Amino acid sequence: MYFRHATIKKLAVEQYQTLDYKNMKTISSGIIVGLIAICFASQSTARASDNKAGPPTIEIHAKKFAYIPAEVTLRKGETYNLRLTSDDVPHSFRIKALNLNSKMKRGEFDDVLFTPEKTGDFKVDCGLYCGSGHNKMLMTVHVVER
Ligand SMILES: [Cu+2]
Repeated sequence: MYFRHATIKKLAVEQYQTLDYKNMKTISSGIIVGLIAICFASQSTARASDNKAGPPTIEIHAKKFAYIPAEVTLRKGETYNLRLTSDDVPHSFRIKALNLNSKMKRGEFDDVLFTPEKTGDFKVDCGLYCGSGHNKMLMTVHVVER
């Protein structure tokens, strides 16, 4: 028992000693690389489904001139990861009532964390002119009580 305790103590001291300024850069870049790796890992496993390690991911596509899906239902106070992308030209995901406007770009998946704080039906439209049917691009986000 005593030996074990001493070993742990020694390890703790060694870890502390590695935290000098020279090593800080290495350590923090290691953490960043780790975080990036986690992001990629969750992207491949969480697409369009609940991810136990983070908020549920909802993938939303924009294309001339619609959103897919055209409707989603979210629970008030819960955090969601909206994964936004475009299938053709640049569009945006805009909820004027909530002061939200996020670009949707072809070939890119942008994750936007979203926590609705009010119940109701919120209109999503495109905040980036994309052609003749631009004004017809509509989606509805229903926010319900938990
Ligand atoms: Cu548009």
